[in-house]
Formats: sequence, structure tokens, C-alpha cells
Amino acid sequence: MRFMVVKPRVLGIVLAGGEGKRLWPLTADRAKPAVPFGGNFRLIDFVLSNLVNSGYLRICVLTQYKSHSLDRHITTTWRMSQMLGNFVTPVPAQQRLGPRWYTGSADAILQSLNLVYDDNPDYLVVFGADHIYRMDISQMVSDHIASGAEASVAGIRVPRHEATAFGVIETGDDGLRISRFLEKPADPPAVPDDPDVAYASMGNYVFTTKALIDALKADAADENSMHDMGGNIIPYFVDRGTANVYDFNRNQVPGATERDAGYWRDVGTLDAYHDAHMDLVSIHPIFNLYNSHWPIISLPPTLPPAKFVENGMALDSMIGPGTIIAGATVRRSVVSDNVRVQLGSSVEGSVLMPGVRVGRNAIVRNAILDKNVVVPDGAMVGIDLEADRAQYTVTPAGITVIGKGITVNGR
Ligand code: ADQ
Repeated sequence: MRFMVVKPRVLGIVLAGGEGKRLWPLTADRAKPAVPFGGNFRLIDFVLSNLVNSGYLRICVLTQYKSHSLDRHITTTWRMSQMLGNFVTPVPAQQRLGPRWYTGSADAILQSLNLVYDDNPDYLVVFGADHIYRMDISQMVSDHIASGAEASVAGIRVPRHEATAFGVIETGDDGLRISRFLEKPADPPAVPDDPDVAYASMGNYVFTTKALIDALKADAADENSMHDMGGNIIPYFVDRGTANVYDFNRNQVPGATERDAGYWRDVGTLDAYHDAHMDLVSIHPIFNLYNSHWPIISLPPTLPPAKFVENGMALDSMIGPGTIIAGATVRRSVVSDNVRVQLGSSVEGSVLMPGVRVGRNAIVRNAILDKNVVVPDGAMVGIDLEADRAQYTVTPAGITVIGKGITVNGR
């Protein structure tokens, strides 16, 4: 007798409506998931690549805040074959349940349930859009199905002092069933075997469809709810005793190196964003963008290769197409496409987005320069932090961040 293996029907929902206040000024006129990352990607490309590489080709991206560049990016980069029934579709807030924007991430899904009814999936994969990582999501879905849980939460061990920014998970004796879930606790509980480590939610969930619909409806009727996935919906399933953790450590992605297996970064702050870039350029990269077995997908610009003239050079750096380094030195930096760095200048420990212009004899150190920033001849960024702070953003770790299109004051 032959058995037919019926693949479960899965719909991906990417929560991409976050404002990303802590990434200001990079989010001054774009949603956080649209913030450029790693030369020619945007943050959202990581979760979308993970979904697509995992075989999930039906994806709704829920947008809200300043969503124009995000919409444009999704429709130009992530167009899929509708004929095969595959899609990545940006779904803006539509006030389907009355004249209100999304009040929280759970409300975003509640207001978009028409998409779920239309697609009729068995399982919903609900993922955030703000993280740098590789993950085979089908392994988490398989575990979810085998466990019989209604909700599964991806969990990762993080230093306990960082866990105040996350949902923190405690499990029962089996290490699987979530016994307590605390959203952004002031004093995060440690894991049993290490007082300095907490078990954090990655903000990535798998739900059995009907169970999530019931939970969202119950939540909508609760006047005291913030309508937040981490704050309300996951605790609802924990109270019912039907929420499991999926340990990210168990996830295996083809082509991962010993160094970058298990890599996951929440780039919620400018310092975390800068650090994650430095992870890319270290000699043995802590996160390897060059793993072609699990590609991070984007649409490369149609530009000629990067060019180095007049002894211009770049060391321990990534340089995008269309960029010209002329008689200048770039070190430990991620330089995007269509950038110019002129004679006698030095760029170090920095992230330069598309279209940045660095004139002659200028210095850019430990900085993030958003699109089309101009650093005139002789100007200095990241040298006198007090002077930088008076005009731009300087992070707690001393990174100078200059917003889109600004011309830096010359000397
Ligand atoms: P946060 O990231 O702080 O914590 P949130 O701001 O809700 O939670 O963002 C989660 C995702 O939802 C992001 O991708 C964001 O863009 C999106 N989002 C936020 N508001 C939205 C809205 N109104 N409409 C659509 N999308 C929206 C969450 C969890 C924690 C977990 C961390 C991991 O709540 O438990 O530890 O993620 O980073």
C-alpha cells in the first residue's frame, strides 16, 4: 500500500509594523524592517529569506508605520510566482475593524484575519522582522506539530542582563512546556543551570490556526489587554498550558559554520546594529553572509563592480557595487553601493549606506552614515564626540550616527 504524505498548509505572517524608536535617526522616515543592513539588504530580508529557504512561499507582511520604502522593497525584491500560488504581499493597516490603526501586534493579526480565512492554513508561522539570523523554520513547525502544542515560541539563551528587553521563558521539568512567560521583566529569572543566563523569546511563533484565532478574539474582548503578542497572546497560551518552547540551539541550517551556527541578533538599538555589522567583517565572520546553501536574498543593484584607484584600499571590509575608493583607506567597515571615498580620507569601524560621499582628507570613525550623507573635504566624524553629540546622535558606546541626506559640517 502506498501512503501519500500530505504537507501541512502553512501561512507566514511577518510582523513589520514596529516603529523602531531606538534606531532613530535610521527610522526617521522608514519602518524598522526597512532599515538597510549588511551593504545591500534590509532587515526584513533575513526573516523573508528564512521563510522562503524553509519552503514557505506564502507570506503576508503586516506593515503600518512609515511603510512606503518597505512596501516598495517587498514588491520589487520579493515578487513571487502568483501562478504557483506563492506570494509575499505587504498588507498595510486597513482599518477593517473600525477607524483605528493597529493597537498592537496581536491587533495587527486580528485585523488581517481575512487573509487567514482566505488561505485556510493549518498552521501560522508568525515571525518578527527585526533580527539577523538564519533559521530553518520547517524544523520548528515539525516540532510544533509533533508536540501537539497550540503555540510554540522560539527560545534562545541570552546574558541575563540583556533579557530585560525580551520576553523571558521558564519551562517545566520536561524543558518544553512553558510554565511562566514574563514580557520584558525588570529582573529576569535565570535558567536553572546558570545564574547569568536567561531564556529569551525570539519573538518568533508557530500557532495552530484555530487556536490563534480563538486567542485573538478572546484578547480583543479584553479591555485591559495591550493586544500584544508577547505581552498578551503568549501568556494566554501559557495559562492554558498549551505553549511550548522551541530551542533555537537545535536548529540546523545547511552550510552553517561552527562559528555562526546559532547566531541571532536583535538589532533593536543603534549599538546592536553597529555591532552586528562588525560581526560581518571580522576575518572569520561571526555571521557569514557568504553561505550560499542558505542565501540571504535581496535584489542587487545593477551597478558595475567596486573600484579601487590611486592606492585606495579596503581591509577587513565589505564594499558594495558601484563604489569607488580613490586614494583612501577603508578598514573594518561595511560600505554599501554607489559610495565615493576620496583621496587622503580614512574610514574605519563604520557603516556607510548607499550614495554616501566622503570628500578628501576626511576622517570617518566608528560611525553610521545613512543614505546620501555628505562628508565634505577635511571633515571629521567620530573624532570629537562632544562636537558630534551637539549635532548628531552619539550612542552609549560612542558610535556617531548621521541621518539620511545630511551634509556634515566641514572644518
Ligand atoms: P519587541 O520587539 O519589543 O519584543 P514589538 O515592538 O511588538 O516587540 O515588535 C515585534 C515585531 O512586531 C517587530 O517585528 C515589529 O516590527 C512588529 N510590530 C510591532 N508593532 C506592530 C504593529 N502594530 N503592527 C504590525 N507589526 C508590529 C518582541 C516580543 C518579545 C521578544 C522580542 C524579541 O514581544 O517577547 O523577546 O520580540 O526581539
